[in-house]
Amino acid sequence: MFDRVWTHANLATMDGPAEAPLGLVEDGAVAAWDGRIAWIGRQADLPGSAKETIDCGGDWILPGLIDCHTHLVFGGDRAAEFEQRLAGATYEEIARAGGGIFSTVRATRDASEDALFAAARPRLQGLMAEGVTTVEIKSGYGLTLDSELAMLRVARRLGATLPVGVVTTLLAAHAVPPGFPGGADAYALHVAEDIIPAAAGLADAVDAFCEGIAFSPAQTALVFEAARRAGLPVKLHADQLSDLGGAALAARYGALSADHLEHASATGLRAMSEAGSVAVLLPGATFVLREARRPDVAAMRAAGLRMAVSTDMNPGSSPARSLLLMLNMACTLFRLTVEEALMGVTLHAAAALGLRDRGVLRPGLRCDLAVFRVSRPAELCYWLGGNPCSRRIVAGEQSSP
Ligand code: DI6
Ligand code: FE
Repeated sequence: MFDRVWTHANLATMDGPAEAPLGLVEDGAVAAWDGRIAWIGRQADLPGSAKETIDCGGDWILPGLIDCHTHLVFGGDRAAEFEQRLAGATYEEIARAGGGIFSTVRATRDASEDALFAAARPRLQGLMAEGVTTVEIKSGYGLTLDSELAMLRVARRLGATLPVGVVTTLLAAHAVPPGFPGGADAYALHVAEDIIPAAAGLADAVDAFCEGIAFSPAQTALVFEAARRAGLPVKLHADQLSDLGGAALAARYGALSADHLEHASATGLRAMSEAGSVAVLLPGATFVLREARRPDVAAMRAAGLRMAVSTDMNPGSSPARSLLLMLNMACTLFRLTVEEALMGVTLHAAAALGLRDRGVLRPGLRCDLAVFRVSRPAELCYWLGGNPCSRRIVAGEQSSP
């Protein structure tokens, strides 16, 4: 006896062998009991009965999609900077002139937690409508102890009030607050000694921006040491605009992931693979910043590195509100295969968050499903725009965003 069973579906379990990793099952069914997948396979083999049966009418079922890198809690927007960039200013010039991340920091500090929540909610609901069932949300636009904690509380509240899994990441080391006494060194120390210990109950991981306009590898290492003391795993915005050795640094700390990686060296990528870190690819940022340099996907494949794909949803470098669009851009811009792109928003995205209970359709795991009215999985990568998601299921419960 199951709680619920979804029938007349085709399945992409993401649990296949290396030569057919999507694990396709035609004429399949999925059964849930107590929030978990209780059975999965060909419908003809379905055992037992269910309290409720949902006929999927030939739709495709995938693991609920996972957006593993977002900054979707923030105040204001940066549409005016978008216009400045169209007129010729670069992202780094705007940042150095006190705009960029800092303009969002001002707007975020000025907003109440209720206002941040109200602004973030529809952004998250847009992702959910596309079949996203788990999302990571970073802080990083407060840059003071109180405002970083406020951002994390808003992220947690989104997860508590909407049917979606939320994983929070402390990104207090996102930028050096203007006028901070002692500059980047002193602020990195403040993050390490004060903010990380205070955030330990609100954050699931710690991230940093290792870049010329942000933190050096040594300052990043200080932050990572503090994360280790607090028992929190780390992630890194690495080698996005230049190669500071961020990939190798992340590997040295056993990071869950290193993200962006446009300028990462093959050596750094191999170190990540050996450490079991996931490479998170963010084509929205490459596209919006018109970065000529692409992540070295060939070197990632050669190193056996797992690749995830995410929106990086943020008000500056990647105002991307669609994970499905990122699937297309990962294929079109970075030349990922359809299989790689789809694994990148399911099982490898789960790995980038350290989550072992989702990302794959397998008995015993959380019953998070995304159901799509498509003829084949490649259609999910093929369209730019449109939303074929017909149902989403979170921990065995049907849910609308
Ligand atoms: N890299 C990014 O792409 C975002 N943060 C980061 O470190 C951009 C954040 C922003 O521009 O607001
Ligand atoms: Fe980011």
